[in-house]
Amino acid sequence: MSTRRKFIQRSLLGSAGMLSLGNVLAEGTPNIDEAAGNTGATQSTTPPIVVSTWKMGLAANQAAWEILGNGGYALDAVEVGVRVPEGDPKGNSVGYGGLPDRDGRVTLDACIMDERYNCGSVMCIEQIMHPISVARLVMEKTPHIVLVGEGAQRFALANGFKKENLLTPESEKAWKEWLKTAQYKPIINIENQGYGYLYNKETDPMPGGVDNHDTIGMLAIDSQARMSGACTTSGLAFKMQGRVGDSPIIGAGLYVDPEVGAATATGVGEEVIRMVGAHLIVELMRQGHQPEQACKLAIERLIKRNPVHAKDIQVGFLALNKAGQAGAYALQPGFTYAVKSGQEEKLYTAKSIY
Ligand code: SD4
Repeated sequence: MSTRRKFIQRSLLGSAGMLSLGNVLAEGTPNIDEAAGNTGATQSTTPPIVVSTWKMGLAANQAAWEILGNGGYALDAVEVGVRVPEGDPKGNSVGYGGLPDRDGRVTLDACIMDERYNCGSVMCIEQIMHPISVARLVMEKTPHIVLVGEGAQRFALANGFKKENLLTPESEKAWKEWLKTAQYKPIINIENQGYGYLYNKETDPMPGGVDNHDTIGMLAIDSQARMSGACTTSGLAFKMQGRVGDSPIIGAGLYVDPEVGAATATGVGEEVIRMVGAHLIVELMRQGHQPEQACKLAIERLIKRNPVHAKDIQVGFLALNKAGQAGAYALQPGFTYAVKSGQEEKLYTAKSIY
């Protein structure tokens, strides 16, 4: 694809995102401020507060707020919050309805972390609708932090979870469509060439594009100033069997440090793992950077390492410091994040490099 065509696609993508933010209100959430002008970082706010990646974060935040707004625990809030997109068959990149791997298997990654550095994670788990809840049980009931694949599923089943088919007819159709042209061998960056097959790959071709909805990362501070985070995804569409991204990796897709703040990531996980993205952002905040600036510095570091590749992928970071200020930054335009606190309920558009 020519550079010019890519540029046009990106411009279209950016403006389409702005338009849809201004015009589309999420069902059942008529008071949410999704104005196209909500760009950049939030003001300082008194906890409780919850922030989440992407527009699907609006509904997830509302579920989390049921707990936070009633004086509940941040850890409960983030678990309950991200279960909303996990259980939504319309989202094609988290939980039920997530696009499968190259073998047609929906494999899920999730992790959770509390205010005392406790954490739990499941990777490549199949047929379990709510991997975030399994991750929490790994944290609370086992001496381990990570369970993968069959072992993770066995642990889930032993703890009352049910096996369910998570491949919706729409996702299966998209996978079969992909199979027509895909070669079953690792092609470098194949994910980038057609992520979001349920959508128009001409206008929304990038991982992390505005209509791909992506991974949900959620960060929250409760009324007792306890901070927690959760991150859950079906990962990159049509990935190789067994591939795990950044989302369930503590320090890459999510990190929570009660002394400083928390961060989460979305986009091409390989890039985020390489730089241990979420932990890097927390360390940058420890050095005194505001959340948005910390996310921007991390994005700049990603570009410095691989400037050519960075132009063609999406990575977005979201951070929340312990004072309740949130900020985000992305490689490409179109990355949005949802904020809910006692003061505001908004969808913000993150600034981006390109
Ligand atoms: C991953 N970061 O598996 C996740 C998925 C994602 O855009 O956010 N895709 O790499």
